[in-house]
Amino acid sequence: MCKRFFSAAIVVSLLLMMFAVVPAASALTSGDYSYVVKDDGTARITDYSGSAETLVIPSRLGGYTVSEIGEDAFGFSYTLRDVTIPDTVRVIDALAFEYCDSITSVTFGSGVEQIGESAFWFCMALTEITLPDSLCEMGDWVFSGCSALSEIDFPDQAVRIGSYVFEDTAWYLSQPAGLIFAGQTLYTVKGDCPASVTIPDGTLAIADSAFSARTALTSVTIPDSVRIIGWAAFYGCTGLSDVYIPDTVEFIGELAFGYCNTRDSSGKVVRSAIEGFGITANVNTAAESYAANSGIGFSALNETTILGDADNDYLVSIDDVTLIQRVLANLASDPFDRISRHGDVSADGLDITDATYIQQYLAHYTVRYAIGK
Ligand SMILES: [Ca+2]
Ligand SMILES: [Ca+2]
Repeated sequence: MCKRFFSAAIVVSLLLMMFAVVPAASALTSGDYSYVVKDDGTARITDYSGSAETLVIPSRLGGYTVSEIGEDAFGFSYTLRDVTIPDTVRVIDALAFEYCDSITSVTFGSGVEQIGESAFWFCMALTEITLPDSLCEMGDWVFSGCSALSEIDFPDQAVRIGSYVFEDTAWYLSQPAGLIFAGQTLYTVKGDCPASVTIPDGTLAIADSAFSARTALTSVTIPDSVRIIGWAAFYGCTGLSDVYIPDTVEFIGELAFGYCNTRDSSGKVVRSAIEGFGITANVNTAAESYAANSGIGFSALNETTILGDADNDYLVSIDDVTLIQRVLANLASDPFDRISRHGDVSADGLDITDATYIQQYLAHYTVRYAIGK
């Protein structure tokens, strides 16, 4: 269920660009609530004007299912003490409950998947929280400044966690030095970072900027339980020259590896690739895509030597023909020209005749190229 968010982010931003000129739906009201009806026919609460101490947020408003708590919707609601979020809510947007400094208890519904940036920041009376098992993603700073927050119950699944989510919480301050875990997500390193870090098996995610600017780090072992590596997770780790990334990793955030801040000739801070840094991994993985898209070095562990095996499954089949057609139509990427190299059976550049030669080979025609060898 969570996987959708990690890949959907790009689609969402494309949609936002496409619809950027469409005016926002006008707000409706129901009791103390203002809301808008989203394109999917559900409601986003945009404002709350009441002064309840105990509040059970409704699951329906004006006949619409409430699926989202909008940006800053309950911010600065000083009377709120106990809040219950209904099971229908999937998304809690940025700043939704900021500076609700009387809130002592928040009960999340069983459907909450995303909590946006700074959603609960400076809820200074909040002491404990149980994050729902439905949770996939938390933005930056979500609970930062919640100084009384000492007990956090985390979900048992891979959660993408932003930067500084638990900054200045009692929970974080009470953690011993070393690797700090938020459930199965490696959140950060507290205190000095060792030169060599072995992330324990069972870790499912590495948070955004978890090891950012840890220049002492020269070696990191990522176990094959990890699925998510967050934005800038190893940004500025100039001591790292090579990282092995297992196949289980299905999402790598931008700038996770291979980049650092440097100064240009005028002294201005600029972002640069770390010279000599490379990733080692299998092909057809998130790691290969990350390296190709980021322009950093890549050592393939399992690259095929079979001519015509464009999809690298050690077999020449109709799937290779389809993949070559997709690459030629710009419907599939060709990281490091790998597909071109193995698909170009006639050794004169990849074109549609290569697909034809492979089809002839599959139909047992005599082909002059060494396809399948
Ligand atoms: Ca193949
Ligand atoms: Ca060719």
